Amino acid sequence: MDPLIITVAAVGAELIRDQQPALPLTPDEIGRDALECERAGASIYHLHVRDASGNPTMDVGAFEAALDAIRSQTELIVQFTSGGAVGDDADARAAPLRLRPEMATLTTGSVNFGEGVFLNPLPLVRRLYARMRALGIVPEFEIFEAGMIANALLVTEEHGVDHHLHFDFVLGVAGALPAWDGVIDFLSARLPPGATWSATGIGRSHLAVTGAAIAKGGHVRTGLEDTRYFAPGVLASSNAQLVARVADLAGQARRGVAGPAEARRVLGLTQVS
Ligand code: KMH
Ligand code: ZN
Repeated sequence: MDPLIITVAAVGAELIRDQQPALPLTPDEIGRDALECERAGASIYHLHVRDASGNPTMDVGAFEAALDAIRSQTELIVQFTSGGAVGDDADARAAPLRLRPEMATLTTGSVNFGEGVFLNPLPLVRRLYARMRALGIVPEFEIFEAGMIANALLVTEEHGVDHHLHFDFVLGVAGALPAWDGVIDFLSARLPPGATWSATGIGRSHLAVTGAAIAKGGHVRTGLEDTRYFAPGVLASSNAQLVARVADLAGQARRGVAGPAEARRVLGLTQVS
């Protein structure tokens, strides 16, 4: 098995400080948080940013400030969201890509998301994908529903596959695919040879999905975007606490944890700035 790549989804677009006091919001807070997460075992920082009021934004300047804060203190792979918050339009979602993060997320289908709809029609998926590839950005396909794997393969084949394929199974979003027994096996069996995957359980399913991904040779995403709790009724004290628990579970399963350089090797990241 490859060493375990731990992604930390540290900020998200939905949680607010009142619900989770440890949520990093400003570039300074994000930089400090990233350093702690790297020390705890993370190799990828999945990035959303907030405006001065703490609201989610796709403002390019806000992404740039956070990217600089992370890059100046860590070796982490920075992975921008291209999903933003439910309702963000296509231009806003594409804009930060011009900063050329090494990775960006790409959700390859529309899906209910709580009471809203996270809209990803194929023309938008194609547009975001083409923009990422033109800029040398490696996408991570966010799989909230099984059919999104087929869409990801369709779009990559149309374009001509010229990069490593990496998928993230996001299980347990209200309105989308739950973390049912057997789901990880079902999804991972549908990936092409050589592809890699990670998994995250949203909310209550978080720990069970983490354990299954480690055992089955996948990688793991954790962080306050995905679970604000460390245990039932106990808020996480930081993103780093969640990362450290994943690293500890990997150690118990006798699986090494990848540093950023190893993660770049596994994911075929070769971007030169
Ligand atoms: N906030 C969700 C609507 C991503 O980062 O690519 C979308 C999301 C996925 O978080
Ligand atoms: Zn996200």
